[in-house]
Amino acid sequence: MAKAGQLHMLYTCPFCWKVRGLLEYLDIPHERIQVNPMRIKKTLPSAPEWKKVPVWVDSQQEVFVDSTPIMKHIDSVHNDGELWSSNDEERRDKWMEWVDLHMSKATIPILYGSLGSALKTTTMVSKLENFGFFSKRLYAWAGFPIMWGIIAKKRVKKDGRTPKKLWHDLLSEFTEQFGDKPFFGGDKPDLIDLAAFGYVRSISPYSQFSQLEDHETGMNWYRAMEATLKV
Ligand SMILES: N[C@@H](CCC(=O)N[C@@H](CS)C(=O)NCC(=O)O)C(=O)O
Repeated sequence: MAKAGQLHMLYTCPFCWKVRGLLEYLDIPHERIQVNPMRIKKTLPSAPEWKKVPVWVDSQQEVFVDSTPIMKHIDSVHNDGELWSSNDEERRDKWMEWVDLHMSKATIPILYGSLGSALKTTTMVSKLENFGFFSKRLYAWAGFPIMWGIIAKKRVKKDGRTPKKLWHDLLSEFTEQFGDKPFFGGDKPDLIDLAAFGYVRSISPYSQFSQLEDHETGMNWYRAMEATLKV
């Protein structure tokens, strides 16, 4: 089957997991191009204007950037916009913003918030990403003091909660919006579910995911989301 487009991505990037989940949910044939993290700025088709992943290039070679707009675009072209359509647009917009604001900020604390977890995460990232021979080693060693010492510590301190508590609060707040339905979108997931799922799923390759696994309602939703993917 002809490919609908190319997803330029990093394996460990939460924003890329959002788009990947949507493509899997809609079962859209596509090519994944795992960029070299050290060469993003040089190799992305959207550079120099946009130097972040994910980038989506459709079959007409048109370039789309920024994960949430990419998701809306793919849903509108390949799914008649069904996942984004809603009879309560105020609720939809509010919660898409909430997911993008709060869940996106919570991945770094859980992955890099302590010295031990930061070391484990950077070692894993250096294996999962498409680094060159030297940059792989450099990242594994130089990455963790930067991510832990400079970025994560500040975020954890500012929030005041442990990264685990932060995630449990986020999962509770999110799933409380479902009423008695299994998904934010009701009986079926919508684009908000898929965005939130992308952030949570980006933690799944790491051992720290177990800290989320004892949130019962959150995991019921997460497993139900997994079961909807066509992979
Ligand atoms: N708002 C963007 C954020 C994307 C983003 O920050 N991606 C990171 C990787 S997780 C990136 O490419 N960083 C490279 C850079 O900022 O130079 C989205 O949702 O797509």
